[in-house]
Amino acid sequence: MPILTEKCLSACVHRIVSDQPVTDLHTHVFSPVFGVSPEANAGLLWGIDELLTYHYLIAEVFRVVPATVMSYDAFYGLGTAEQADYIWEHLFVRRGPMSEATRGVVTTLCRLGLDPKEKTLGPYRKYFASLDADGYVDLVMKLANVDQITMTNEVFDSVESELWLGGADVGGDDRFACVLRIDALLLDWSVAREKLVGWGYAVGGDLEGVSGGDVLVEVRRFLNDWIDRIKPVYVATSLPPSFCYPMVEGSWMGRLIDEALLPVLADRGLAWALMIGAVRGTNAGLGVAGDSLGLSDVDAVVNLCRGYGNNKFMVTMLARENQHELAVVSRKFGNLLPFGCWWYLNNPSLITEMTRMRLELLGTTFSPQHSDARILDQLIYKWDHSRKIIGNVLVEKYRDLMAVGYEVTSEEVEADVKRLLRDTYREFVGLPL
Ligand code: FIX
Ligand code: ZN
Repeated sequence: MPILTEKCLSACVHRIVSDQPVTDLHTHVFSPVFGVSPEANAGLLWGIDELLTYHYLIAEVFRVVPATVMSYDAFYGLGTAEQADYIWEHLFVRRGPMSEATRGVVTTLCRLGLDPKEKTLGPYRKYFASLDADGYVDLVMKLANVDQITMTNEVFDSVESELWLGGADVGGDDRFACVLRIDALLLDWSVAREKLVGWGYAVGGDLEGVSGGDVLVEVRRFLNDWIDRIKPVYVATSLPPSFCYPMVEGSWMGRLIDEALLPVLADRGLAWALMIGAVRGTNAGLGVAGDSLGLSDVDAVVNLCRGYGNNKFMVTMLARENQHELAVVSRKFGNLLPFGCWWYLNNPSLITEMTRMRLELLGTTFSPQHSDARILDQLIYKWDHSRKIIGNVLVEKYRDLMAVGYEVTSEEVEADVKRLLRDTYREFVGLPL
């Protein structure tokens, strides 16, 4: 077993991190059967125009050209290509790519062998026009060294549910895994109830007392039907900073959690992924680019893990200030898997801080990252950037060990990295290693 020396440590660790395939446990990337851009309502978004109209970049271009010059409606009234031209001109031509989202575009273009300093998008569009989406999925997964892309299948989204209910072989692409995303069930019962009634579930009754119990039987049937249909690797919900548990006595959301969701998940052996801290519509004019974050209550996570020892909880929180407490309570509950540097935490300075802290508190018993990619091409930069940071932090930790005479071997590094990028998550949700 080759013992690493100080001289070769960094290069060896970074090679091992680079060579280790990662299971990307949370993305908004879809398999081609969900439709391919530029088709309308396409699930699979790819290519330069989609890459540049990523909502992070839309928010950033409005910092450069204020809405008093180009209104939100005027911008969103443009076609995708025009929006992309506008963003390229203002964020990449008239100034350099300094933010993480702009730098990501540059990384992706360079990794594809393209010149990142074109003045117009024509040359990029020509390149992407020469590709076929399905083959490009394979190319991106190879460049990003991703062995599986985990989708976000929002059951209450009409396009999504109609695809599944229409009998399309939606789950048949083993490059992708499905996740049952159920936000509206917990956060917007009126929307969810209308859909459920339309799908034939008897949930129209009032929610009090016995009839509430009948409704919950139907909610459990709905959950089981969709678990059977899409075979999710876990079930996920994004929750606001105000999320608390236990809820106010008798609250309907609390009953849905206690009497429908968690019993079904325990019975089916599925984890519940709670993504806590998103504040939707902080600036509604920006649309999906208008969300922000808030400080959340880690006690909600503690109470769920303590109260439901037979359930598994994956948790990511959006506020930097929640990270240390989440890592500490993860030491207390083996049914809790903290994961990722989510959204506004997915920046080098914060990924470094969080990964250092998590390694120090949890060893390799956490999942350091997910891409949250919305555009297929983003997998290239999001994993390129994160691998470098995770590698740097690991080098620090192995150097600390070596400093007291501990002999670090490449096998040990390979095993650690495989757990971090793949196996800890896969073991937790029950996927084959
Ligand atoms: O709730 C989520 O899955 C969030 O990741 C998204 O709503 C968010 O827009 C995003 O893509 C962040 O990276
Ligand atoms: Zn997401």
